[in-house]
Amino acid sequence: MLELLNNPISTCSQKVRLTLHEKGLSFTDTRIDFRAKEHLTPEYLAINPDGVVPSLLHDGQPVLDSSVIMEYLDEVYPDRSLTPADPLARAKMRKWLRFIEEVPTLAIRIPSFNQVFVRHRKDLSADDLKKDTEARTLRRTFYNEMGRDGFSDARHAESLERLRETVTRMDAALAQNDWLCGSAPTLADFCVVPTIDRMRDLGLSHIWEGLPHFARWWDAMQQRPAYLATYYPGTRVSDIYDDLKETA
Ligand SMILES: N[C@@H](CCC(=O)N[C@@H](CS)C(=O)NCC(=O)O)C(=O)O
Repeated sequence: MLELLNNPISTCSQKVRLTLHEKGLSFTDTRIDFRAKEHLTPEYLAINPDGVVPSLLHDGQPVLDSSVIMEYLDEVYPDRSLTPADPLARAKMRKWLRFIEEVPTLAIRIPSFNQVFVRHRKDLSADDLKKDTEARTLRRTFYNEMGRDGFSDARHAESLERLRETVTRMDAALAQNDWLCGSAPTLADFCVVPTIDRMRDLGLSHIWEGLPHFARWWDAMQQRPAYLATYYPGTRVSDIYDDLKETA
């Protein structure tokens, strides 16, 4: 039995939901409420000491970290494989996965927090702000840097540059093939989707203007049943925060 502890709007959770749906796997969808800090309770930290979602429970055994979970699912359920058979192609896919984790997945957090999540810290007293930061097991430095006003303009600009670099590299790969690693979608395609969807949600789709191969890939991705199942109502920041409805 598969149970996914996740959050509707979490991009890391979306990577795993995309994989589960694309592979046609049924799972128990257990939602973790960030505002209620359910990801920081002792019970949740016993499953995932990093205090982040998603966590997969496979017959009660935790499997952690979104990209690791994606690879695990593809190994344990080899039907409808999302990993190339050839070792060299597999290495190329893993390089994409590494790049996606190290570059766009980190970069998208800066506009996400600046435009959306930092608002929940604005009215905290100095004491509560400190407590909120201290509770973030692995993220204290990140939350400290954000403070109550968000990340600096320089950090924001650098993040947008990294997102631009991502879609530019994708466009070059997609000029050669329909999908990032060849003629069929792989884990790499699904791993980057939540960043792209969040960019659009934040009003940042201008970053991929003039990239035709990327645009074709994005159109095709949005028509996949797995994409439609992953993004149910309430999964986007613009579904939740009224001031973002205009930008998305
Ligand atoms: N490397 C981890 C990162 C997970 C992660 O950062 N999750 C975010 C949501 S996308 C989270 O739980 N954040 C909670 C917080 O900031 O307190 C993974 O890919 O699973």
